[in-house]
Amino acid sequence: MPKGSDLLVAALENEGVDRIFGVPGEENLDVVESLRTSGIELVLTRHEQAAAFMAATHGRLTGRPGVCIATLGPGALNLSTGAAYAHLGAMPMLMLTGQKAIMSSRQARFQIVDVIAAMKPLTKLSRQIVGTASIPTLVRDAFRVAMEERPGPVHLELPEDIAGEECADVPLVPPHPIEIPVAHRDALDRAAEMILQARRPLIMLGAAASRPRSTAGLAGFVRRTQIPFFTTQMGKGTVPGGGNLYMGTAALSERDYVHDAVDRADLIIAIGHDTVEKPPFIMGPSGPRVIHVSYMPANVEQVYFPHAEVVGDVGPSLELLADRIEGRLHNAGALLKLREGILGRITDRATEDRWPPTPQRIVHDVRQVIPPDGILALDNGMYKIWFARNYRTYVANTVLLDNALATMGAGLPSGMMASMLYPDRRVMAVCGDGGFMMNSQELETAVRLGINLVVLILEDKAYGMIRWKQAVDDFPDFGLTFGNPDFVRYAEAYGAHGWRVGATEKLIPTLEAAFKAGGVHLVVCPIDYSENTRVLVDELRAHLPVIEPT
Ligand SMILES: Cc1ncc(C[n+]2csc(CCOP(=O)(O)OP(=O)(O)O)c2C)c(N)n1
Ligand SMILES: [Mg+2]
Repeated sequence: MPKGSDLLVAALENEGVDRIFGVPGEENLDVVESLRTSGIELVLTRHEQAAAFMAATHGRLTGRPGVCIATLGPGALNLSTGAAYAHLGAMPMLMLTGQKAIMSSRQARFQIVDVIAAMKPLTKLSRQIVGTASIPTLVRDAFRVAMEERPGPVHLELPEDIAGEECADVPLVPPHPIEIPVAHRDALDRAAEMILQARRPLIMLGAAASRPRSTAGLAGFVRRTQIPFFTTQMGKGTVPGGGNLYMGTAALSERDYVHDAVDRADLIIAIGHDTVEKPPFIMGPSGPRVIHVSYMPANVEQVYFPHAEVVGDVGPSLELLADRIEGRLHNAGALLKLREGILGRITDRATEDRWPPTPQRIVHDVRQVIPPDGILALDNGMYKIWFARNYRTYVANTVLLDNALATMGAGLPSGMMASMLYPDRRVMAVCGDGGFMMNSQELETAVRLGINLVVLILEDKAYGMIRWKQAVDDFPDFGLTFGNPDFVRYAEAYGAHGWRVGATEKLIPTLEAAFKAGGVHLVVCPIDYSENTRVLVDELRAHLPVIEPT
Protein backbone atom coordinates (compact mmCIF):
# COMPACT_ATOMS: atom_id res chain seq x y z
CA MET A 1 0.00 0.00 0.00
CA PRO A 2 1.34 3.44 -0.82
CA LYS A 3 1.78 6.03 1.91
CA GLY A 4 1.31 9.79 1.79
CA SER A 5 4.91 10.49 0.84
CA ASP A 6 4.68 8.02 -2.08
CA LEU A 7 1.67 9.91 -3.37
CA LEU A 8 3.51 13.20 -3.02
CA VAL A 9 6.55 11.94 -4.91
CA ALA A 10 4.37 10.34 -7.60
CA ALA A 11 2.55 13.65 -7.99
CA LEU A 12 5.89 15.44 -8.39
CA GLU A 13 7.00 12.91 -11.01
CA ASN A 14 3.67 13.50 -12.73
CA GLU A 15 4.73 17.16 -13.05
CA GLY A 16 8.02 16.22 -14.66
CA VAL A 17 10.16 17.08 -11.63
CA ASP A 18 13.64 15.59 -11.97
CA ARG A 19 15.49 17.10 -9.00
CA ILE A 20 14.70 18.33 -5.50
CA PHE A 21 17.13 20.58 -3.67
CA GLY A 22 17.40 20.85 0.05
CA VAL A 23 18.23 19.69 3.53
CA PRO A 24 15.82 17.08 4.92
CA GLY A 25 15.00 16.78 8.59
CA GLU A 26 13.53 14.02 10.66
CA GLU A 27 10.02 15.02 9.58
CA ASN A 28 10.88 14.54 5.91
CA LEU A 29 12.24 11.01 6.21
CA ASP A 30 9.23 9.33 4.63
CA VAL A 31 9.57 11.66 1.66
CA VAL A 32 13.29 10.93 1.44
CA GLU A 33 12.52 7.20 1.38
CA SER A 34 9.91 7.69 -1.35
CA LEU A 35 12.44 9.73 -3.33
CA ARG A 36 15.05 6.97 -3.02
CA THR A 37 13.00 4.63 -5.16
CA SER A 38 11.73 7.34 -7.54
CA GLY A 39 13.19 8.88 -10.69
CA ILE A 40 13.77 12.15 -8.85
CA GLU A 41 17.28 13.05 -7.74
CA LEU A 42 17.67 14.48 -4.24
CA VAL A 43 20.32 17.20 -4.41
CA LEU A 44 21.59 17.95 -0.92
CA THR A 45 22.72 21.49 -0.28
CA ARG A 46 24.59 22.85 2.73
CA HIS A 47 21.99 25.48 3.53
CA GLU A 48 18.28 25.63 2.71
CA GLN A 49 18.63 29.17 1.41
CA ALA A 50 20.88 27.96 -1.39
CA ALA A 51 18.39 25.18 -2.21
CA ALA A 52 15.64 27.76 -2.59
CA PHE A 53 17.82 30.00 -4.78
CA MET A 54 18.59 27.00 -6.97
CA ALA A 55 14.96 25.92 -7.23
CA ALA A 56 13.87 29.48 -8.03
CA THR A 57 16.52 29.77 -10.72
CA HIS A 58 15.31 26.51 -12.21
CA GLY A 59 11.88 28.11 -12.47
CA ARG A 60 13.27 31.30 -13.90
CA LEU A 61 15.24 29.58 -16.64
CA THR A 62 12.76 26.87 -17.61
CA GLY A 63 9.33 28.26 -16.72
CA ARG A 64 8.74 25.03 -14.74
CA PRO A 65 8.81 25.24 -10.93
CA GLY A 66 12.00 24.16 -9.25
CA VAL A 67 11.38 22.17 -6.07
CA CYS A 68 13.11 22.46 -2.72
CA ILE A 69 12.64 20.67 0.56
CA ALA A 70 13.30 21.50 4.19
CA THR A 71 12.28 20.37 7.59
CA LEU A 72 9.93 22.22 9.91
CA GLY A 73 10.81 25.37 11.92
CA PRO A 74 14.48 26.24 11.41
CA GLY A 75 14.78 24.54 8.02
CA ALA A 76 11.57 26.04 6.71
CA LEU A 77 12.55 29.52 7.89
CA ASN A 78 15.89 29.19 6.10
CA LEU A 79 13.87 28.93 2.87
CA SER A 80 12.23 32.29 3.48
CA THR A 81 14.79 34.51 1.72
CA GLY A 82 14.60 32.20 -1.29
CA ALA A 83 10.81 32.46 -1.16
CA ALA A 84 11.02 36.24 -1.26
CA TYR A 85 13.58 36.04 -4.08
CA ALA A 86 11.18 33.95 -6.15
CA HIS A 87 8.15 36.03 -5.14
CA LEU A 88 9.61 39.39 -6.08
CA GLY A 89 11.47 37.96 -9.06
CA ALA A 90 8.37 36.09 -10.41
CA MET A 91 10.11 32.72 -10.49
CA PRO A 92 7.96 29.57 -10.24
CA MET A 93 9.04 27.38 -7.34
CA LEU A 94 7.57 24.78 -4.99
CA MET A 95 8.79 24.60 -1.40
CA LEU A 96 8.02 21.45 0.59
CA THR A 97 8.44 21.49 4.32
CA GLY A 98 7.87 18.90 7.02
CA GLN A 99 5.93 19.30 10.23
CA LYS A 100 5.34 17.36 13.41
CA ALA A 101 2.41 14.97 13.35
CA ILE A 102 -0.88 16.81 13.43
CA MET A 103 -3.07 14.01 14.79
CA SER A 104 -0.96 13.33 17.86
CA SER A 105 1.57 15.48 19.66
CA ARG A 106 4.32 13.77 21.63
CA GLN A 107 6.85 16.58 21.50
CA ALA A 108 4.78 19.50 22.76
CA ARG A 109 5.84 22.59 20.82
CA PHE A 110 9.42 21.54 20.14
CA GLN A 111 10.62 23.24 16.91
CA ILE A 112 7.11 24.27 16.00
CA VAL A 113 6.71 27.52 14.16
CA ASP A 114 3.62 28.52 12.21
CA VAL A 115 5.37 28.07 8.88
CA ILE A 116 2.17 28.44 6.86
CA ALA A 117 1.66 31.87 8.37
CA ALA A 118 5.32 32.79 7.92
CA MET A 119 5.19 31.81 4.25
CA LYS A 120 1.89 33.54 3.47
CA PRO A 121 3.32 36.97 2.59
CA LEU A 122 6.23 35.39 0.71
CA THR A 123 4.29 33.03 -1.55
CA LYS A 124 1.32 32.82 -3.89
CA LEU A 125 -0.06 29.86 -1.92
CA SER A 126 0.90 28.24 1.37
CA ARG A 127 -1.04 25.21 2.56
CA GLN A 128 -0.80 22.34 4.95
CA ILE A 129 -1.63 18.89 3.62
CA VAL A 130 -4.16 17.47 6.08
CA GLY A 131 -4.97 14.13 4.47
CA THR A 132 -3.50 11.77 1.91
CA ALA A 133 -6.53 11.84 -0.40
CA SER A 134 -5.97 15.47 -1.36
CA ILE A 135 -2.26 15.16 -2.19
CA PRO A 136 -2.60 14.73 -5.99
CA THR A 137 -4.97 17.66 -6.41
CA LEU A 138 -3.03 19.91 -4.04
CA VAL A 139 0.24 19.28 -5.88
CA ARG A 140 -1.41 19.86 -9.26
CA ASP A 141 -2.96 23.08 -8.00
CA ALA A 142 0.35 24.22 -6.49
CA PHE A 143 2.10 23.78 -9.83
CA ARG A 144 -0.64 25.66 -11.66
CA VAL A 145 -0.53 28.54 -9.23
CA ALA A 146 3.29 28.69 -9.32
CA MET A 147 3.37 28.76 -13.12
CA GLU A 148 0.44 30.98 -13.98
CA GLU A 149 1.12 34.66 -14.45
CA ARG A 150 2.54 36.30 -12.46
CA PRO A 151 4.67 33.22 -11.60
CA GLY A 152 6.08 32.75 -8.13
CA PRO A 153 6.67 30.44 -5.18
CA VAL A 154 4.16 28.11 -3.56
CA HIS A 155 4.52 26.17 -0.35
CA LEU A 156 3.13 22.84 0.86
CA GLU A 157 3.64 21.55 4.37
CA LEU A 158 3.47 17.78 4.82
CA PRO A 159 3.16 16.70 8.46
CA GLU A 160 5.02 13.51 9.22
CA ASP A 161 1.98 11.44 10.18
CA ILE A 162 0.29 12.22 6.85
CA ALA A 163 3.55 11.44 5.05
CA GLY A 164 3.78 8.04 6.72
CA GLU A 165 0.11 7.12 6.55
CA GLU A 166 -0.81 4.19 4.36
CA CYS A 167 -3.52 5.07 1.93
CA ALA A 168 -5.44 4.04 -1.12
CA ASP A 169 -3.77 4.69 -4.45
CA VAL A 170 -5.43 8.00 -5.33
CA PRO A 171 -5.31 8.76 -9.07
CA LEU A 172 -3.02 11.59 -10.16
CA VAL A 173 -4.30 14.61 -12.04
CA PRO A 174 -2.74 14.74 -15.50
CA PRO A 175 -1.42 18.22 -16.35
CA HIS A 176 -2.60 19.81 -19.58
CA PRO A 177 -1.27 22.86 -21.40
CA ILE A 178 -3.00 26.15 -20.64
CA GLU A 179 -2.64 29.01 -23.06
CA ILE A 180 -2.62 32.58 -21.84
CA PRO A 181 -5.23 34.75 -23.57
CA VAL A 182 -3.95 37.19 -26.18
CA ALA A 183 -4.55 40.93 -25.85
CA HIS A 184 -7.91 42.38 -26.87
CA ARG A 185 -8.28 43.74 -30.41
CA ASP A 186 -9.21 47.23 -29.18
CA ALA A 187 -6.12 47.42 -26.98
CA LEU A 188 -3.94 46.39 -29.91
CA ASP A 189 -5.59 48.94 -32.23
CA ARG A 190 -5.12 51.71 -29.70
CA ALA A 191 -1.48 50.84 -29.11
CA ALA A 192 -0.83 50.58 -32.86
CA GLU A 193 -2.30 54.03 -33.39
CA MET A 194 -0.07 55.51 -30.67
CA ILE A 195 3.03 53.88 -32.14
CA LEU A 196 2.18 55.04 -35.66
CA GLN A 197 1.83 58.60 -34.42
CA ALA A 198 5.02 58.60 -32.36
CA ARG A 199 7.90 60.70 -33.61
CA ARG A 200 10.59 59.21 -31.40
CA PRO A 201 9.48 55.74 -30.19
CA LEU A 202 11.58 53.59 -27.91
CA ILE A 203 11.05 50.06 -26.63
CA MET A 204 11.86 49.15 -23.04
CA LEU A 205 12.26 45.49 -22.10
CA GLY A 206 11.57 44.70 -18.46
CA ALA A 207 11.70 41.76 -16.08
CA ALA A 208 8.69 39.84 -17.43
CA ALA A 209 10.21 39.93 -20.91
CA SER A 210 12.59 37.26 -19.65
CA ARG A 211 9.89 34.57 -19.47
CA PRO A 212 11.18 31.79 -21.73
CA ARG A 213 7.79 31.62 -23.53
CA SER A 214 8.10 35.15 -24.94
CA THR A 215 11.64 35.04 -26.32
CA ALA A 216 10.72 34.44 -29.96
CA GLY A 217 7.82 36.91 -29.98
CA LEU A 218 9.95 39.70 -28.54
CA ALA A 219 12.74 39.20 -31.02
CA GLY A 220 10.22 39.21 -33.85
CA PHE A 221 8.65 42.46 -32.69
CA VAL A 222 11.96 44.26 -32.47
CA ARG A 223 13.09 42.92 -35.85
CA ARG A 224 9.83 43.76 -37.61
CA THR A 225 9.44 47.26 -36.20
CA GLN A 226 13.13 48.25 -36.10
CA ILE A 227 12.39 50.45 -33.09
CA PRO A 228 15.48 50.82 -30.89
CA PHE A 229 15.27 49.34 -27.41
CA PHE A 230 16.77 49.65 -23.99
CA THR A 231 16.32 47.28 -21.08
CA THR A 232 15.77 47.36 -17.37
CA GLN A 233 18.33 45.44 -15.34
CA MET A 234 16.20 42.28 -15.31
CA GLY A 235 15.16 42.76 -18.89
CA LYS A 236 18.78 42.62 -19.92
CA GLY A 237 19.44 40.05 -22.58
CA THR A 238 15.80 39.29 -23.31
CA VAL A 239 16.12 40.10 -26.99
CA PRO A 240 18.66 38.01 -28.81
CA GLY A 241 20.41 39.27 -31.88
CA GLY A 242 18.86 42.73 -31.67
CA GLY A 243 22.33 44.18 -31.25
CA ASN A 244 22.13 47.03 -33.73
CA LEU A 245 19.04 48.42 -32.01
CA TYR A 246 20.30 48.08 -28.43
CA MET A 247 20.56 51.49 -26.78
CA GLY A 248 21.70 50.40 -23.31
CA THR A 249 20.52 49.13 -19.95
CA ALA A 250 19.10 51.40 -17.31
CA ALA A 251 21.22 50.46 -14.29
CA LEU A 252 20.33 53.78 -12.68
CA SER A 253 16.93 55.49 -12.61
CA GLU A 254 17.96 58.74 -14.25
CA ARG A 255 20.75 60.86 -15.67
CA ASP A 256 22.73 57.97 -17.11
CA TYR A 257 23.66 58.10 -20.79
CA VAL A 258 20.83 55.78 -21.75
CA HIS A 259 18.45 58.39 -20.35
CA ASP A 260 19.46 60.66 -23.22
CA ALA A 261 17.29 58.40 -25.34
CA VAL A 262 14.61 57.94 -22.68
CA ASP A 263 14.32 61.69 -22.14
CA ARG A 264 14.09 62.34 -25.86
CA ALA A 265 11.49 59.64 -26.57
CA ASP A 266 7.89 60.70 -27.00
CA LEU A 267 6.62 57.14 -26.66
CA ILE A 268 7.96 54.22 -24.66
CA ILE A 269 6.63 50.74 -25.38
CA ALA A 270 7.34 49.13 -22.01
CA ILE A 271 7.32 45.38 -22.56
CA GLY A 272 7.15 43.26 -19.43
CA HIS A 273 7.93 46.04 -16.99
CA ASP A 274 7.46 44.90 -13.41
CA THR A 275 7.59 47.63 -10.80
CA VAL A 276 9.43 45.34 -8.38
CA GLU A 277 12.51 46.62 -10.17
CA LYS A 278 14.31 49.75 -9.14
CA PRO A 279 12.78 52.23 -11.64
CA PRO A 280 14.56 52.24 -15.02
CA PHE A 281 13.27 55.76 -15.57
CA ILE A 282 11.04 58.14 -13.69
CA MET A 283 7.75 59.08 -15.30
CA GLY A 284 6.63 62.65 -14.84
CA PRO A 285 3.65 64.65 -16.02
CA SER A 286 5.44 65.95 -19.11
CA GLY A 287 7.51 62.92 -20.08
CA PRO A 288 6.94 60.40 -22.85
CA ARG A 289 3.68 58.53 -23.23
CA VAL A 290 3.95 54.92 -22.14
CA ILE A 291 2.28 51.78 -23.47
CA HIS A 292 2.45 48.90 -21.00
CA VAL A 293 2.67 45.51 -22.74
CA SER A 294 2.71 42.56 -20.38
CA TYR A 295 1.06 39.46 -19.04
CA MET A 296 -0.45 41.44 -16.21
CA PRO A 297 -1.96 44.92 -16.04
CA ALA A 298 0.38 47.65 -14.82
CA ASN A 299 0.85 48.46 -11.18
CA VAL A 300 0.37 52.18 -10.96
CA GLU A 301 3.15 53.88 -9.03
CA GLN A 302 4.30 57.46 -8.64
CA VAL A 303 7.04 56.69 -11.13
CA TYR A 304 5.03 54.48 -13.52
CA PHE A 305 1.50 55.20 -14.77
CA PRO A 306 1.10 54.04 -18.37
CA HIS A 307 -1.29 55.71 -20.80
CA ALA A 308 -2.34 52.51 -22.56
CA GLU A 309 -2.08 48.81 -21.89
CA VAL A 310 -1.78 45.70 -23.99
CA VAL A 311 -2.38 42.86 -21.56
CA GLY A 312 -2.09 39.23 -22.59
CA ASP A 313 0.38 36.59 -23.67
CA VAL A 314 3.30 38.80 -24.64
CA GLY A 315 4.72 36.88 -27.61
CA PRO A 316 1.52 36.40 -29.63
CA SER A 317 0.20 39.85 -28.64
CA LEU A 318 3.34 41.49 -29.96
CA GLU A 319 2.99 39.51 -33.14
CA LEU A 320 -0.49 40.97 -33.65
CA LEU A 321 0.80 44.44 -32.82
CA ALA A 322 3.63 44.10 -35.32
CA ASP A 323 1.09 42.98 -37.97
CA ARG A 324 -0.66 46.31 -37.52
CA ILE A 325 2.40 48.55 -37.81
CA GLU A 326 5.07 46.73 -39.80
CA GLY A 327 6.11 48.70 -42.86
CA ARG A 328 4.07 51.74 -41.77
CA LEU A 329 6.52 53.26 -39.29
CA HIS A 330 8.28 56.33 -40.60
CA ASN A 331 10.03 57.34 -37.41
CA ALA A 332 11.06 53.95 -36.04
CA GLY A 333 14.76 54.75 -35.99
CA ALA A 334 14.52 58.41 -34.90
CA LEU A 335 16.49 57.84 -31.69
CA LEU A 336 19.13 55.63 -33.26
CA LYS A 337 21.41 58.57 -33.88
CA LEU A 338 22.01 58.74 -30.13
CA ARG A 339 23.13 55.12 -29.96
CA GLU A 340 26.78 55.50 -30.79
CA GLY A 341 27.24 58.34 -28.30
CA ILE A 342 25.54 56.43 -25.48
CA LEU A 343 27.39 53.16 -26.02
CA GLY A 344 30.67 55.00 -26.59
CA ARG A 345 30.45 56.67 -23.17
CA ILE A 346 29.59 53.38 -21.51
CA THR A 347 32.67 51.61 -22.86
CA ASP A 348 34.99 54.42 -21.71
CA ARG A 349 38.08 52.93 -19.97
CA ALA A 350 37.02 49.37 -20.80
CA THR A 351 40.52 48.48 -21.87
CA GLU A 352 42.52 50.60 -19.42
CA ASP A 353 45.26 48.53 -17.79
CA ARG A 354 45.49 50.09 -14.33
CA TRP A 355 45.96 47.81 -11.32
CA PRO A 356 43.69 46.86 -9.66
CA PRO A 357 41.41 46.78 -12.68
CA THR A 358 38.43 49.08 -13.05
CA PRO A 359 34.91 47.64 -13.07
CA GLN A 360 34.68 48.59 -16.76
CA ARG A 361 37.79 46.56 -17.56
CA ILE A 362 36.54 43.58 -15.57
CA VAL A 363 33.20 43.58 -17.40
CA HIS A 364 35.04 43.88 -20.70
CA ASP A 365 37.40 41.01 -19.91
CA VAL A 366 34.64 38.75 -18.62
CA ARG A 367 32.77 39.26 -21.89
CA GLN A 368 35.85 38.07 -23.80
CA VAL A 369 35.87 34.67 -22.11
CA ILE A 370 32.13 34.02 -22.19
CA PRO A 371 30.78 32.78 -25.54
CA PRO A 372 27.51 34.33 -26.76
CA ASP A 373 25.44 31.57 -25.13
CA GLY A 374 27.46 31.53 -21.89
CA ILE A 375 25.59 32.49 -18.73
CA LEU A 376 26.52 35.05 -16.14
CA ALA A 377 24.99 34.79 -12.65
CA LEU A 378 25.44 37.94 -10.61
CA ASP A 379 25.30 38.27 -6.87
CA ASN A 380 24.42 41.67 -5.39
CA GLY A 381 27.00 44.35 -4.87
CA MET A 382 28.44 47.40 -6.55
CA TYR A 383 29.73 45.47 -9.56
CA LYS A 384 26.12 44.55 -10.46
CA ILE A 385 25.50 48.10 -11.59
CA TRP A 386 28.58 47.96 -13.78
CA PHE A 387 27.64 44.62 -15.30
CA ALA A 388 24.08 45.81 -15.90
CA ARG A 389 25.35 48.96 -17.56
CA ASN A 390 28.33 47.64 -19.52
CA TYR A 391 27.86 43.95 -20.30
CA ARG A 392 26.44 43.15 -23.75
CA THR A 393 24.30 40.09 -24.40
CA TYR A 394 23.78 38.14 -27.62
CA VAL A 395 21.55 35.24 -26.63
CA ALA A 396 18.32 35.49 -24.64
CA ASN A 397 18.41 34.94 -20.89
CA THR A 398 22.16 34.72 -20.48
CA VAL A 399 22.36 37.14 -17.54
CA LEU A 400 20.88 36.14 -14.19
CA LEU A 401 20.57 39.35 -12.28
CA ASP A 402 18.30 40.06 -9.33
CA ASN A 403 17.03 43.61 -9.27
CA ALA A 404 13.90 42.60 -7.36
CA LEU A 405 14.79 41.29 -3.89
CA ALA A 406 18.40 42.17 -4.74
CA THR A 407 19.61 39.78 -2.10
CA MET A 408 23.22 38.93 -1.50
CA GLY A 409 24.11 35.25 -1.57
CA ALA A 410 22.23 34.09 -4.69
CA GLY A 411 25.10 34.42 -7.16
CA LEU A 412 26.76 31.07 -6.45
CA PRO A 413 23.57 28.95 -6.17
CA SER A 414 21.98 30.52 -9.26
CA GLY A 415 25.20 29.93 -11.22
CA MET A 416 25.23 26.31 -10.03
CA MET A 417 21.66 25.83 -11.24
CA ALA A 418 22.43 27.37 -14.63
CA SER A 419 25.42 25.07 -14.98
CA MET A 420 23.29 22.02 -14.13
CA LEU A 421 20.65 23.00 -16.67
CA TYR A 422 23.16 23.88 -19.40
CA PRO A 423 26.18 21.66 -18.81
CA ASP A 424 27.58 22.46 -22.25
CA ARG A 425 27.68 26.21 -21.79
CA ARG A 426 30.22 28.29 -19.92
CA VAL A 427 28.70 29.58 -16.69
CA MET A 428 30.27 32.16 -14.43
CA ALA A 429 29.04 33.45 -11.08
CA VAL A 430 30.27 36.95 -10.26
CA CYS A 431 30.23 37.78 -6.57
CA GLY A 432 31.58 40.35 -4.18
CA ASP A 433 33.73 39.20 -1.29
CA GLY A 434 30.72 39.92 0.95
CA GLY A 435 28.00 38.15 -1.04
CA PHE A 436 30.14 35.14 -1.90
CA MET A 437 30.74 34.36 1.76
CA MET A 438 26.99 34.32 2.43
CA ASN A 439 26.62 30.98 0.65
CA SER A 440 30.21 29.90 0.08
CA GLN A 441 29.50 26.57 1.77
CA GLU A 442 27.82 25.51 -1.47
CA LEU A 443 31.24 25.09 -3.02
CA GLU A 444 31.08 21.64 -1.44
CA THR A 445 27.77 20.96 -3.21
CA ALA A 446 29.16 22.17 -6.52
CA VAL A 447 32.27 19.99 -6.21
CA ARG A 448 30.19 16.98 -5.13
CA LEU A 449 27.86 17.41 -8.10
CA GLY A 450 30.82 17.56 -10.45
CA ILE A 451 29.58 20.66 -12.25
CA ASN A 452 31.65 23.12 -14.27
CA LEU A 453 31.54 26.58 -12.81
CA VAL A 454 33.84 29.57 -12.54
CA VAL A 455 33.20 31.89 -9.61
CA LEU A 456 34.79 35.30 -9.95
CA ILE A 457 35.15 37.06 -6.60
CA LEU A 458 35.71 40.80 -6.82
CA GLU A 459 37.65 41.69 -3.73
CA ASP A 460 37.55 45.07 -2.01
CA LYS A 461 37.49 43.73 1.56
CA ALA A 462 34.28 45.65 2.16
CA TYR A 463 30.54 45.78 1.70
CA GLY A 464 31.55 48.04 -1.12
CA MET A 465 28.21 49.22 -2.36
CA ILE A 466 27.12 50.40 1.07
CA ARG A 467 30.52 51.92 1.71
CA TRP A 468 30.17 53.82 -1.56
CA LYS A 469 26.67 55.07 -0.68
CA GLN A 470 28.02 56.11 2.73
CA ALA A 471 30.66 58.22 0.97
CA VAL A 472 28.20 59.66 -1.57
CA ASP A 473 25.95 60.74 1.31
CA ASP A 474 28.94 62.43 2.99
CA PHE A 475 29.08 60.07 5.94
CA PRO A 476 32.53 59.26 7.32
CA ASP A 477 34.04 55.94 6.20
CA PHE A 478 33.00 53.65 9.05
CA GLY A 479 31.98 50.11 9.84
CA LEU A 480 31.89 48.48 6.41
CA THR A 481 35.27 46.82 5.92
CA PHE A 482 36.33 43.28 6.76
CA GLY A 483 39.10 40.76 6.22
CA ASN A 484 38.85 37.75 3.92
CA PRO A 485 40.05 34.19 4.09
CA ASP A 486 42.81 33.17 1.71
CA PHE A 487 40.38 32.38 -1.10
CA VAL A 488 42.82 30.14 -2.97
CA ARG A 489 43.29 27.88 0.02
CA TYR A 490 39.59 28.18 0.83
CA ALA A 491 38.72 26.81 -2.63
CA GLU A 492 41.29 24.06 -2.30
CA ALA A 493 39.91 23.02 1.07
CA TYR A 494 36.65 22.24 -0.72
CA GLY A 495 38.38 20.32 -3.47
CA ALA A 496 37.84 23.20 -5.91
CA HIS A 497 40.58 25.13 -7.74
CA GLY A 498 41.67 28.53 -6.49
CA TRP A 499 43.31 31.35 -8.45
CA ARG A 500 44.41 34.83 -7.47
CA VAL A 501 44.73 37.37 -10.26
CA GLY A 502 47.86 39.42 -9.61
CA ALA A 503 47.99 41.66 -12.67
CA THR A 504 45.30 43.17 -14.87
CA GLU A 505 46.47 41.37 -18.01
CA LYS A 506 46.25 38.06 -16.15
CA LEU A 507 42.47 38.19 -15.69
CA ILE A 508 41.53 36.87 -19.14
CA PRO A 509 44.14 34.07 -19.25
CA THR A 510 43.23 32.99 -15.72
CA LEU A 511 39.51 32.81 -16.48
CA GLU A 512 40.20 31.07 -19.76
CA ALA A 513 42.40 28.47 -18.06
CA ALA A 514 39.73 27.90 -15.42
CA PHE A 515 37.04 27.29 -18.03
CA LYS A 516 39.30 25.02 -20.06
CA ALA A 517 40.20 22.89 -17.05
CA GLY A 518 36.54 22.24 -16.11
CA GLY A 519 35.32 21.66 -12.57
CA VAL A 520 34.75 24.31 -9.93
CA HIS A 521 37.09 27.32 -9.87
CA LEU A 522 37.32 30.30 -7.59
CA VAL A 523 39.09 33.23 -9.21
CA VAL A 524 39.80 36.18 -6.93
CA CYS A 525 40.53 39.57 -8.41
CA PRO A 526 40.84 42.90 -6.62
CA ILE A 527 38.74 45.74 -8.02
CA ASP A 528 39.36 49.50 -8.11
CA TYR A 529 36.12 51.02 -6.92
CA SER A 530 37.29 54.63 -7.20
CA GLU A 531 35.47 54.55 -10.53
CA ASN A 532 32.13 54.40 -8.73
CA THR A 533 32.27 57.99 -7.67
CA ARG A 534 34.23 59.25 -10.66
CA VAL A 535 31.71 57.90 -13.17
CA LEU A 536 28.45 57.22 -11.39
CA VAL A 537 28.45 60.43 -9.39
CA ASP A 538 30.81 63.09 -10.73
CA GLU A 539 30.63 62.34 -14.43
CA LEU A 540 26.88 61.76 -14.46
CA ARG A 541 26.19 64.86 -12.41
CA ALA A 542 28.05 66.85 -15.02
CA HIS A 543 26.30 65.00 -17.83
CA LEU A 544 23.55 67.15 -19.24
CA PRO A 545 20.87 65.37 -21.18
CA VAL A 546 21.05 66.02 -24.91
CA ILE A 547 18.66 68.80 -25.82
CA GLU A 548 17.83 68.91 -29.46
CA PRO A 549 15.06 70.72 -31.27
CA THR A 550 12.17 68.34 -31.79
C1 LIG B 1 21.21 39.60 2.23
C2 LIG B 1 21.56 41.03 2.05
N1 LIG B 1 22.09 41.74 3.06
C3 LIG B 1 22.43 43.04 2.90
C4 LIG B 1 22.19 43.67 1.70
C5 LIG B 1 22.56 45.13 1.53
N2 LIG B 1 23.72 45.20 0.63
C6 LIG B 1 23.59 45.45 -0.69
S1 LIG B 1 25.03 45.42 -1.50
C7 LIG B 1 25.89 45.13 -0.09
C8 LIG B 1 27.38 44.99 -0.10
C9 LIG B 1 27.84 43.88 -0.98
O1 LIG B 1 29.20 43.62 -0.68
P1 LIG B 1 30.04 42.69 -1.61
O2 LIG B 1 29.31 41.43 -1.86
O3 LIG B 1 31.41 42.58 -1.09
O4 LIG B 1 30.03 43.49 -3.01
P2 LIG B 1 30.72 44.91 -3.28
O5 LIG B 1 29.64 45.93 -3.26
O6 LIG B 1 31.76 45.12 -2.21
O7 LIG B 1 31.33 44.75 -4.63
C10 LIG B 1 25.04 45.04 1.01
C11 LIG B 1 25.48 44.81 2.40
C12 LIG B 1 21.59 42.92 0.68
N3 LIG B 1 21.30 43.43 -0.52
N4 LIG B 1 21.30 41.60 0.87
MG1 LIG C 1 33.09 43.71 -1.44
